[in-house]
Amino acid sequence: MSDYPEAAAIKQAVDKAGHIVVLQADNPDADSLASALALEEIMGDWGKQVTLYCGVDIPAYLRYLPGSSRVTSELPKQFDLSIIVDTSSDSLLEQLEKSGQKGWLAAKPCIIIDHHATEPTIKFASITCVHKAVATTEVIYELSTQLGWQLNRTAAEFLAVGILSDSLGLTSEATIARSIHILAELVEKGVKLAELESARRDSMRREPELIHYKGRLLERVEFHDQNRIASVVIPYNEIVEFSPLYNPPMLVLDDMRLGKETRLAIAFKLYDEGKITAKIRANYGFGVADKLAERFGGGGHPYAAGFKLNDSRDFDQLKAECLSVASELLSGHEAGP
Ligand SMILES: [Mn+2]
Repeated sequence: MSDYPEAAAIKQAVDKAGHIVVLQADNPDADSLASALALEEIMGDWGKQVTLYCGVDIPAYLRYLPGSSRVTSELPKQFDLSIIVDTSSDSLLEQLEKSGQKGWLAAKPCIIIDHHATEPTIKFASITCVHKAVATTEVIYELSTQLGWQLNRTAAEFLAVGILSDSLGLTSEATIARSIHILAELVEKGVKLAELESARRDSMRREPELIHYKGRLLERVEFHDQNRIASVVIPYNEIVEFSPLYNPPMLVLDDMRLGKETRLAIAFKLYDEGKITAKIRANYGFGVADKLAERFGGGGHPYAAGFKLNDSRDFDQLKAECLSVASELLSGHEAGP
């Protein structure tokens, strides 16, 4: 068991606060979401008001985690304490910076709970709880144990989800013996790993015809600019046929980004009457999606953006133009967070 020197200060700050905001960075993942939801469970049990914030939408693949819909991109006007989970990097709070809300955090007590080894670049935090662990939920478990915080079954499940996800099922290099011990302790508390895995898999289930359709879409993916950009085009008849079941681009955008050199994926939808939409996703380190979308009158976030055109322009020409702007933006963008 770990003995965190800042635990007493964390207890004091949390005990004093009535309304606590738990923040995830602009690249939410299962660990950050599970950390936020676990803290909400733990502190909710004490009667605290807890608001969950994330500057970007929680990705669809994480929405099976109960409570994920409570995550909002609006920082409340009033709160007593903020807790930033799963990041110590200032650059990952770009959305707060953009909306001018980062100052609100700096003006109130702020705790960072994280497991990343890098030196924290968030300078306004009053307490830093950053320790070597496979997941942030592992750090939260240690903290809870040390401070005697009760973990209800749901909280324990969230902690297990974070550990399993960030450790790739306890196989990643960062997995330490303690991570495995903690998972065992969570199982002792009643967590059923098979149940967690089944819930995760159920969230990926689709109508059987969508599985065939996904295959057709994947076959049509084109790679451009030395595989750096992947694109796919969805014609109107497919929008009509499949949209009621699932938004076609979302079936393949994540797979399109798995190409070895691929940095950007674009899915175009061609409606009748000349309407064209594009969904853009960028891989981590190549956040140019918003800039690309802006060039065509759209917008969004660095890693997820889109645009919509209604001026009946020639699609082939638009596609060529979009790919060329994308190449240009990628070339001008140095890899980095
Ligand atoms: Mn993590």
